Amino acid sequence: MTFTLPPLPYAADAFGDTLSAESFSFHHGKHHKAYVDKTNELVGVTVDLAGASLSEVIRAASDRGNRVLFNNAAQLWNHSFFWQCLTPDPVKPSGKLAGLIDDFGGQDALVSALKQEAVGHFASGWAWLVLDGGALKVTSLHDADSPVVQDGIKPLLTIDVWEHAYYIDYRNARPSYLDALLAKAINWDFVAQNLDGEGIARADQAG
Ligand code: MN3
Repeated sequence: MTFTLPPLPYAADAFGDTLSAESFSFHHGKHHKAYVDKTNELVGVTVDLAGASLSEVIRAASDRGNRVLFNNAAQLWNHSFFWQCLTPDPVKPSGKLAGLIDDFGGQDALVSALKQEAVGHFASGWAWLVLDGGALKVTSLHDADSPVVQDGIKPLLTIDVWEHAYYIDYRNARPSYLDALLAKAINWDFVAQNLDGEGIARADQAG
């Protein structure tokens, strides 16, 4: 078995100017695909990881200090999770998620905290909304680092802040990219699903 590039859960032109089809063609079709191909190549020469799931490969690479395999496999997972965090037809949070957002300080406070974390993250990485001890927490992780190897936090939402995520549509303007995504493209239904603590499985793949 080899890992595959998960298809986008929407048409590549579904977001209009917010995220262009050209942007998806590079970000999904080239960047994400390169992480898939490189992970397969590296797992192919690591005999005892044959048949391991993607999350198992990520954890094993982290444990062994195999940075090249970790970076590629974690980026495969991070992007597979990220696409599901976006939707061209966002609906407002409701139910249990709305209650947790109220506890956080409200929707405006949450969006503001996510933007601040994402804009303030130095260089490449990912902004995250996670469940930590039953409460919402905004954080960020550097480069390919992933909640798959972070004990105690459950991934709910991520936003890619690597420059390749926004340079085609927003050039260097990371704050404009954040404003657009947070206002027009967050899949709060997916965030709500991940409150079950099973978010890692939603971007995993069998080996
Ligand atoms: Mn990316």
